[in-house]
Amino acid sequence: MSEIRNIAIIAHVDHGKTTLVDKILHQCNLFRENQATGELILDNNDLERERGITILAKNVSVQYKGTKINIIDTPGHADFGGEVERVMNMADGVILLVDAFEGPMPQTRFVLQKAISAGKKAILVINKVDKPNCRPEEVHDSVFDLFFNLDATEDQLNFPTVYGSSKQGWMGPDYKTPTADVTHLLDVIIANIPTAPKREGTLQIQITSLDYSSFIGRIAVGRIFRGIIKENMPVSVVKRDGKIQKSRIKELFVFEGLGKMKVSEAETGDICAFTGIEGFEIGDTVADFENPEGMPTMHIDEPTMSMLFTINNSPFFGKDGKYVTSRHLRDRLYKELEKNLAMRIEETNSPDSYLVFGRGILHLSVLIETMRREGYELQLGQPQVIVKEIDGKKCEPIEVLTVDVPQESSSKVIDLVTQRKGNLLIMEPKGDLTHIEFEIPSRGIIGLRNNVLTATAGEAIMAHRFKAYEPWKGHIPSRIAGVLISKDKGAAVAYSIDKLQDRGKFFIEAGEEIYPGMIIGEHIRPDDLVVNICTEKQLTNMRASGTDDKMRIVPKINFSLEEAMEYIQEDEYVELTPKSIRMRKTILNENDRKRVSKSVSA
Ligand SMILES: Nc1nc2c(ncn2[C@@H]2O[C@H](COP(=O)(O)OP(=O)(O)OP(=O)(O)O)[C@@H](O)[C@H]2O)c(=O)[nH]1
Ligand SMILES: [Mg+2]
Repeated sequence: MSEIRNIAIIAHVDHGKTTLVDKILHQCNLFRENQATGELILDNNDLERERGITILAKNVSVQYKGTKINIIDTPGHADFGGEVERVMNMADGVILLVDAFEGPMPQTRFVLQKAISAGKKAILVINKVDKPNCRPEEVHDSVFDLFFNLDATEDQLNFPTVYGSSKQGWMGPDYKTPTADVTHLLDVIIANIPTAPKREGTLQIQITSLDYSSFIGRIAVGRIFRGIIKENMPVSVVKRDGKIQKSRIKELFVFEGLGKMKVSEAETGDICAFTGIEGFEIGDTVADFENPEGMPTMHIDEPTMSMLFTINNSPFFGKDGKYVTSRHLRDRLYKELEKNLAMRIEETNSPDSYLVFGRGILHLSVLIETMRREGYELQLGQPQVIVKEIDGKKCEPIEVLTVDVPQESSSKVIDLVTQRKGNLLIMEPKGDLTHIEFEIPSRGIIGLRNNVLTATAGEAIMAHRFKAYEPWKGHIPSRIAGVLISKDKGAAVAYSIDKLQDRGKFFIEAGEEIYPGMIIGEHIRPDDLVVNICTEKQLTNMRASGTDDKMRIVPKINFSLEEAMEYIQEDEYVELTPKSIRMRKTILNENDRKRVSKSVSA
């Protein structure tokens, strides 16, 4: 049997992990010459492709110089950090990828810290050296400092460094001299990452992640820590709580190239996937039938945020969705629990509403966007961070936030962040930009991105990462502006929008159908304003007929799903259908709203 190397690729979001894995696959000749390989083949679900981000970790495997290399591509976005930590358990070493311009970012620090404390050996890849303003040497030094600050051992500090450009498809010892391909990196992996140890004895595999197939359902994935696994083998499953469940492996696979290959047995050190275990959970150990020994339990991420999911009860419900009832919503959410590891559901006292807990805005929005595409209609409440009581004190999640921004905009960013209880930690030059670091409550980050991008004409690069729970930081001012609310039901009229342009900015355009209580724009003042924009100009007014040509309506503001999720306040919903994203007041009727707000303030 050949030697095996198991390696995970870890990095901050967008530093080029998936591009690199694609190039490695390519190098090892997995693609026939005529196969189109334009897009990232690994990011294979629709949302991953559209957004250009990896959402789920993926296993691939290549053969190089007689060695099998299992590679785990991981997601870089902070919401999926728990996934990275977990799948790193399957590897003996990591490739830490760092962008040659950006250098170490919050998620670089987070994943490296996990790798170091798990005792993994790392290879540093400084990627994107083709970028014109890159600074590979400085970046190398700052990564070294990072290793040092994270208490790396002497051996870990001795990491090899490889430079290159995933995009151009080369990796070499020197950034000034491009090579022809990525073989240099593969050689460095073989030379530096320990061979997967072959442990003899009875079977032990800890289920570390899962694959999902619409035919077979859930497929367990894990690394064979000890022994041999065979198809149809009777096994015992040691649950997290120590209970033992008798079971049997059905089909067994190992990873090969981009896919899985069915095998009759797999040996210690390899990563495999299997079916047959009913109702398994992440962290369960699959072990010997007679003498099962569990492995130490694995840390699983707790959710940090919750949102109310409720059926669509706006006047426009059911217009373009296929699935609109509470039964549909409930079934879909519970089905998601089977594969979405960091998600939780809590019932509310209404059968129409569920509290869904997740790891952040992106984690939840991926689910919501998927549901929309499947034909669901639903409404969402304002995202809430999870508050905990620690030693009798109310505590909330605090994050480290970094913003890289042109120097002239830095003071605006600092203003915005400090208004939301952010503390400035570091401010230093980074290439042509200014690098600023803050500590800020997660609450303060919700909605911040829109404001920062507006204040910096879209030039700021923001990233944040959970740090710890700390005592509640007090009131944070929410959205500063009030909203424009529609009074009527009907189609919006250009003439009416035009007349109200000095009152704010619109989220809708002429001809769009609106309903009473729908949020149609942002008010220039802090209070909400109910307006009528469905009235046509009086045709009898002949004198004004010429003025239509002079009408200049500012284009409407289009919100993405995440922007809408971050925009709404406590008394508002985002309404989602396969075709539209609308925002509305929870209470549509103006008089009812007034009554409720009076009784709240009383
Ligand atoms: N200039 C340049 N761009 C690169 C290089 N490698 C990747 N990119 C680009 O960077 C972007 C992100 O690349 P991905 O490979 O998707 O990054 P990732 O690390 O997998 O991102 P996540 O999975 O979302 O964390 C894409 O637009 C790539 O084309 C490189 O070496 N040079
Ligand atoms: Mg990726």
